[in-house]
Amino acid sequence: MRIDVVTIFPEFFSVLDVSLVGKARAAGLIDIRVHDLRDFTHVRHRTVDDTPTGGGAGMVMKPEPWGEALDAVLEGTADAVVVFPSPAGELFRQPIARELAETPHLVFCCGRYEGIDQRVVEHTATRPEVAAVRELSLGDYVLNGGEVAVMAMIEAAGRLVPGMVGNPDSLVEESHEDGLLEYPSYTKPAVWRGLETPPVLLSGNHAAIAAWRREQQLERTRRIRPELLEG
Ligand code: 6GU
Repeated sequence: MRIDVVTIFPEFFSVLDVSLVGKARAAGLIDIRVHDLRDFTHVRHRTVDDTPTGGGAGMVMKPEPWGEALDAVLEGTADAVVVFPSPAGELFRQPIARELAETPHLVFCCGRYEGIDQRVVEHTATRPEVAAVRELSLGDYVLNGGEVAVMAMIEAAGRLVPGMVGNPDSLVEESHEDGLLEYPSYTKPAVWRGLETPPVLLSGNHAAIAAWRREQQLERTRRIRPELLEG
């Protein structure tokens, strides 16, 4: 899988050298390339933003550097999925992480300020190298830019790339894979600071353990995220 990231803060992505994503990268499973948007400007001070047309607060990212950055990143490629992280986008959930994990080429365009001129999104969708354009939001809160959101998306999708996680079973039994929250986990010792491990987990009765875990998933989901059961 190839991943390109375009950002005005390339140094943000140095954390991708560590952890599971770092190992996958070192092993050649993922090829991540980070690009500085300012390298695609031709003006003094490498300016990438301007005032919003129609008025209003803040600044908007100019289309020209984005156009040139995408010209460069997409050159010679095919079937790229281009992601624009945005609090105004579709909610990024586990099924979307799975879809991104199956994409051979992902391009993340990190906006700052009040966002990117909308014509960049529109134009990107018309490019022959592009299979799909997606505007994706991490959740209902506002970040200063797409960088942190993209880091989360790369980790969520990257860990689903075959070969990336040591034990593939651990991918099946986690929160959100079956639309429910995960059951609580315990390890040894059986009693810690006076607190007991639920006895069923020590029973050796695998059917009873599976039933208890399912009930815990349902109880937790009803209590904390009831909308997951309705949706
Ligand atoms: Cl993807 N971007 C920004 N700037 N804020 C967000 C977000 C994305 N998702 C939630 N808040």
